[in-house]
Amino acid sequence: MNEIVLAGIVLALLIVLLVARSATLRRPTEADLEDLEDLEELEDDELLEEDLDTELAELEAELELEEEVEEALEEAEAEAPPAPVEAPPSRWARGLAKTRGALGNTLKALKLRDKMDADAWEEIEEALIRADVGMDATERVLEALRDAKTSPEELQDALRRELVDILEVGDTTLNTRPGEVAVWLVTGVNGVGKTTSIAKLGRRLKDDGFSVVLAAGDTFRAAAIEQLGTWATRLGVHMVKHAPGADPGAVVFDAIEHAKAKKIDVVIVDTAGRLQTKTNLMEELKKVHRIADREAGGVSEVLLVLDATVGQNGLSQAKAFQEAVGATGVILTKLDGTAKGGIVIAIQEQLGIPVKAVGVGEGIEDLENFDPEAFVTAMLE
Ligand SMILES: Nc1nc2c(ncn2[C@@H]2O[C@H](COP(=O)(O)OP(=O)(O)OP(=O)(O)O)[C@@H](O)[C@H]2O)c(=O)[nH]1
Ligand SMILES: [Mg+2]
Repeated sequence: MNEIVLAGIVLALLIVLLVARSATLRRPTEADLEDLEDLEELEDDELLEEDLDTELAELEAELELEEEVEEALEEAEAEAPPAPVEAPPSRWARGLAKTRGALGNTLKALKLRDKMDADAWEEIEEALIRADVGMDATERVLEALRDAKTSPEELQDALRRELVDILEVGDTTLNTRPGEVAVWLVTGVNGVGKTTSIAKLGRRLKDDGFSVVLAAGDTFRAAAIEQLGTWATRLGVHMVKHAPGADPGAVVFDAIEHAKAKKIDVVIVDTAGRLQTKTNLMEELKKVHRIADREAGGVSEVLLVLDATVGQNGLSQAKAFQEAVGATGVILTKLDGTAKGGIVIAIQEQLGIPVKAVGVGEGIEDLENFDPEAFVTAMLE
């Protein structure tokens, strides 16, 4: 009996267990399904969020990398030397553009020939004379080239060497006197560019650390004194002047006294390019020179200003000045406006006066110290 009761209890327990299990495995209700969907959505959202997070992290890393690259590039740029820019043509090249046009083209055409025959020599001779190199210098140079049996190929280089040889004999230094007043007399006929050149020289001296005073020695015209005065103001230097018509010698005397008192290095004297017909220009210049010589203990430079556009006629002017007051050097102006730059060679060759500086424009910076090598190269190439 007991066994039957026990079996009944076990059976009842089994039934209870089965019922309980079936209760847990019941079919999901709609609410359950919704819950499940919510759960899935939540999981999806979480997954999406995770994806977004990694994407964001990747983007941030990329951005950081880009910033680093940019920074590195900027640093490299700052350290690297500036990109090479094509050098602008030198002042020589610009100043001699017209001369080069005439001579350079002839040389280029001759280079294509097989040999230098009589025609070829004649062509180069004409071109040199057209460029105002002058008969004497042209003959001398061509004789040397002919003797050396120069070929069309070698012509340009050989010509350059010959011309530089002529020009290199002159001393192109503009002399100052350490501890003493140096006087520079600037002479030349009217309109050649004396006053403008004085301004350019003043500027050059100031840039080089010298003190300067200008002397308005062209007392013939009131406008000349004013013009020099305008430059003096622009340069920030003192100008010594007297009334128009006054004795230029007295102006120079005062300017030298002023320079001595103020310990000024250089007095640059403007002079007249023409005078009343009764007064002799050369006599006047001699007088100014004498006074300067006496008061300053020597004239450091007598600079003859020649206008390159005047060409060979300038040479006869130069001779007259040379005889009156001597000339330690020539300032050749307006080289920018002429195809006759060869005049530099004629001046050196015929007068034995070195060209010390060259004007290549109207601006205050447009003055070049004369450099034979640069000059001849710019003239031929
Ligand atoms: N293109 C060019 N013009 C120049 C140069 N030098 C001077 N000039 C010009 O030439 C003209 C005459 O110059 P000035 O300096 O007044 O000449 P100046 O010899 O003092 O003349 P006067 O006082 O009348 O005897 C001006 O218009 C200048 O600007 C130069 O190198 N190139
Ligand atoms: Mg003048």
